[in-house]
Amino acid sequence: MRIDRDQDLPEALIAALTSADRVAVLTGAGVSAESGVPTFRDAQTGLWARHDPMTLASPEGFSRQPDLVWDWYQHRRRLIAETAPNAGHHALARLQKRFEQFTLITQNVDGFHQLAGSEPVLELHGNIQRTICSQTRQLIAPDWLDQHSDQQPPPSPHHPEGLARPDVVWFGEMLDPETLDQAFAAAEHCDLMIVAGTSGLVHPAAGIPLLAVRAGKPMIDINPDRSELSGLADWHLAGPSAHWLPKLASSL
Ligand code: BV8
Repeated sequence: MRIDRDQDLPEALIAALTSADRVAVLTGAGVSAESGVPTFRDAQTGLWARHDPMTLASPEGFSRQPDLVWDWYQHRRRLIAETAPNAGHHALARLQKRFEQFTLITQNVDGFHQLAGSEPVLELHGNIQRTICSQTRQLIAPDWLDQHSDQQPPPSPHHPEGLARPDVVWFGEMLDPETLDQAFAAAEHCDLMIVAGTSGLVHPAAGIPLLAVRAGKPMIDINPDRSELSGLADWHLAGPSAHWLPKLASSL
C-alpha cells in the first residue's frame, strides 16, 4: 500500500510498530541524501563525471588508477565532513531506544548513524573514515596519512607493496561474514522490518529484507520512488526519509 507524503500513517502500520519487540532496519544512501551526500548513482561531479562509480569502487579500479580512486574518496570524505546527519538519522537514534531489540543495518559508509547517536550499527559496506593497508587490511593511523600526504595514495606502513585504501567493501569484494550473519539473523527474527533510502539493487544487502518478508513479517519501505523492494512492502511510505522517519518516531 502506497502512502503519500501528505497522508497520515495507517492505523495498521502504527499497530505493527507499537506491538513490535524486535525491529530490524536497513538503510541506504537515500537516508544521507538530505544531508547533502549524493547517492551512489547520482551523477558524479567534476573529475569523476566520466567514471562509473562501480569502477571507482572496485579493486580493479584501485589497482588500475590508485591515485584517481584515492582522490575520489578524499573528495567524498570532505563532502561528508562539511555536512551532518539529518532528521532521519536522529529519528532512527530515538527509535533505537524504544525497542527491546533494534538492529540498525546500513549500506552507507558515512558514519552518520553513529554521529546521530545510533549504537551499535551494522556497517555492511565499511566506513569511509577508516583507512587500511591494501595488502594486509590492517588499519592505518590518521597521523601516518598526514605525514605521507605528499603521495596519493600514501604508502602503507604495514607492507612494502601496500597502499592506503578506504576501509569499505568494494564491488566484487566479500562483506564481513559476521556482520552479514548478524544482519540476516535480525531480519529473520524481527517483528517488523523497516527499509529506508535504498534502491535495493546492491546485493547481498538487498536480500536482507526478503528474509523478514519470507518469515511473514510486515515491512515498511521508505523511498520517494519505487525501489526493487517496494513491491514486497506492506506499506511504501512515498517520500523522503527525513519526513517519514520522524513521523514513525513520534507515533510511539
Ligand atoms: C559481493 C561501499 C560476493 C563503497 C558499496 C560481479 C562480481 C562480483 C559481485 C557482483 C558482480 N555482479 C554483481 C555482483 C554483486 C554486486 C552487486 O550487487 N552489484 C549490483 C550493483 C548489480 N555486489 C557486490 O559486489 C558485493 N560483494 O557480492 O561479494 C562476491 C565476491 C566476488 C565474486 C562474486 C561474488 C559488494 C557490494 C558493496 C559495494 N559497495 N559501498 C563505496 O561506497 O564507495 S555499495 C554502494 O551502493 C553504497 O553503499 C550504496 O548504499 C549502494 C547503493 O547505491 P545507491 O543507489 O547510491 O544507494 P541506494 O541503492 O541505496 O539508492 C538510493 C535510494 O535512495 C534510491 O532508491 C532513491 O530513490 C532513494 N532516495 C533518494 N533520496 C531519498 C531516498 N530515499 C529516502 N529519502 C530520500 N531523501
